[in-house]
Amino acid sequence: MNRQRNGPAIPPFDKIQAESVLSRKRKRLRRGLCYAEKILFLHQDPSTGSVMPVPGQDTIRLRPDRVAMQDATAQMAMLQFMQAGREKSVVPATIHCDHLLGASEGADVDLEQALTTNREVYEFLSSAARKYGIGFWEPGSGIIHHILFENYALPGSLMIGTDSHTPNAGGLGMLAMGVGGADAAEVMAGLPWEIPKPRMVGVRLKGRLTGWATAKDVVFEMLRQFGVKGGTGKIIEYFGEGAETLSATEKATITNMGAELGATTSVFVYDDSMDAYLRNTGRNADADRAQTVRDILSQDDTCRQDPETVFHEFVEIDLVQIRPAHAGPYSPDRVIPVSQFRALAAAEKWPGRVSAVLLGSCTNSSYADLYAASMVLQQASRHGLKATVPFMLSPGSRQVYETIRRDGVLDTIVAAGGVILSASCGPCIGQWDRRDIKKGEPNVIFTTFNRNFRGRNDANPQTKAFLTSPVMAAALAVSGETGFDPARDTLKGNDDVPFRLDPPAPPALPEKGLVRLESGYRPPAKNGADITVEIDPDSERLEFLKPFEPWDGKDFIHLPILIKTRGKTTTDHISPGGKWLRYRGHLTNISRNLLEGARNAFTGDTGLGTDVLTGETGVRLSTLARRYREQAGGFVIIGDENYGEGSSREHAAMSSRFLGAKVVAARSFARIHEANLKKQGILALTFDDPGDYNAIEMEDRISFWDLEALTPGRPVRTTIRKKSGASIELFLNRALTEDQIEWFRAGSALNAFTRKKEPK
Ligand code: MIC
Ligand code: SF4
Repeated sequence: MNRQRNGPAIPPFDKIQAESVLSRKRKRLRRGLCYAEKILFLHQDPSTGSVMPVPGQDTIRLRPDRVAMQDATAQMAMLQFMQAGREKSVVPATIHCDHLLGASEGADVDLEQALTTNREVYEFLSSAARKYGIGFWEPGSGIIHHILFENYALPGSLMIGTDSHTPNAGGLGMLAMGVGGADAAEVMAGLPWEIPKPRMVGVRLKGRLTGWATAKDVVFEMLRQFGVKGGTGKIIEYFGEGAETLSATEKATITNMGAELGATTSVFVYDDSMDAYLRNTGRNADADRAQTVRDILSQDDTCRQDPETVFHEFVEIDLVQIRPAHAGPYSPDRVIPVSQFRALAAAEKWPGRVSAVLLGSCTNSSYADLYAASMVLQQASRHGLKATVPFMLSPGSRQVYETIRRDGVLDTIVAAGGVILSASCGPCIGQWDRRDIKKGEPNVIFTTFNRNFRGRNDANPQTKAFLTSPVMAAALAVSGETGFDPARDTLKGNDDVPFRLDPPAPPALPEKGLVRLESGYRPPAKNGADITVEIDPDSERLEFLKPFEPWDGKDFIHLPILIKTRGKTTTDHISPGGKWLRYRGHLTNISRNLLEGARNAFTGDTGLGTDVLTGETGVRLSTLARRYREQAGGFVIIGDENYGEGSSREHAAMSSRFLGAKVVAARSFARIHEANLKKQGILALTFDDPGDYNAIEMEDRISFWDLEALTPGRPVRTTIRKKSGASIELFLNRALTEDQIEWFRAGSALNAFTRKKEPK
């Protein structure tokens, strides 16, 4: 048993019992079960009830085996957990310090600096972890998803994490979902976790990847087919003989970016590649346990023979047909085959030179990824070439870093001009202190990350970020030309001889195994009762939470509209990262960024609105929100499609609530943000007819009636009062459960929970 653990190293079910649960379900459904469905059934809380829940309509309650949190979201999660008044987390949980680390000078200096600038937050998190029975991973130890993959991900088990890319663990056959901090706090406090029952999508992979195509291109193909909201409310299950040709870490790249599809989660069916990964990583006990329940960790035969009877949607992808691609700019589903990039870039007038290449992140920094990139660089170096553009690596974990160092991969990257950053999120979450390009200067970067929203990496809205694979990133770093296609174009060596790069074939796993480190982890205290968690009352970074006011029992009448957002409104637009990351534990301060990046459909501005009470234009939305809270009793936010896409950060919902949002009405929502809004006591409604969105004008006032009679499944009667005095009646849909109605009444889910605990 290694000591870097907090929690049991066993699949969380008893074989005999599991078989009996599953055979009951098969009888009931009169069909075979898919893999993800089995894991869900094995983790269902009895309070889900005995009636079979209908996907997309009913909710299910689950008992996760593990909770994971990263530093930027853990602060709110822990503040809420503390408000819940429990002594200790009832499930194994860990906190990972990765998001708050900057990327400026390179690993050592950046780490040193982070320890100083973030001292207060790290101390808060580490003491809270020690006190409440939670494992703590220090800054520099690695990115949450990598550490989870190396140490905790287990085939057949269920995890929630306060980060949207938690599904990365699906590469090891674990069902892992991203959630807001309130969900994490509740599960740690002993409550079941509730989600709408997902629909199942089966993706059968056949064939094998060839040439320059990689796992990244497989998920690009999914994004091309489904788009950024095509996965909403669905679990994507990958299987088939093609799946078996992919290593566990390649699988993880695909499940990681299921978040970009909006999927509840993505998972691969357990297979030998997972066994091999676990053993190579020194986790033989986990591998052995998984083997003992191998027949449970499989799909029933029907999934392969007659997939349409099991899956709500079924897709087949032939890996042989997959071609390398880039995705971007500004959206991960804008997929462009590498072979067409040059022509498109010319037509779009994108700059022809690459301005930077960023390698690594939670999506693509496995041993094989970095090895493959180094093989490309090595070929170039044989011809006397290095990277011709700034080129940086964010390794996924300290362990992977030490492994590539041991095996000479790091030397190749450094010799090619690579700057090694700390094992953290760095430039991926906007912690990139970029000095070579001025704000507003158009430029093109290529990253192996998973997100490319406007302004995300360097806070420059004119930076066009394209997502790509590690091998393409390496090839582009050498060539420096955005349209470079290594399959067709040649490079000229120092000897003036033209040559072509060959697609690399790296080993799937390190031959000598992954280096295991014992440092970087702090276990919780045996007895946390004596530990106090302090917050300086003058802190600008941390603030104890005050419960939100319960609903006053009155309808919402004549509310002004803070903003009607147009187009993509991700959580990066609602609550930006970058410089704001420092306020993630301080609700008052972080609220100042509310909707700073959102496009206002009424005015065309970004982050600004018109005060309809005074007529003043160009008012910062957080200021305007405060005014409406004081003078109009709150406000409504109107959202476009897939409102709240992206991150799990609940600050996007909490700030809205804190500044007075009563209702967020959108054409549609992204799952995690919708859940976060409801948890914080906001009514999240969708337009019955998405065209109604068009009818809403800046000076309209909106009223919501009969709130006393809120009932699951019944639409909310809404009237829109025009400036002219005319009135329109609409019915807004609301997928609310009884519990969620209770959260609304109590003012938040946490209020409802603490209220229940108080003696009558
Ligand atoms: C992201 O990739 O957007 C983040 C930063 O990891 C977020 C979490 C956060 O905002 O802290 C996520 O994906 O949930
Ligand atoms: Fe960190 Fe980027 Fe991964 Fe989010 S997507 S966890 S910011 S590396």
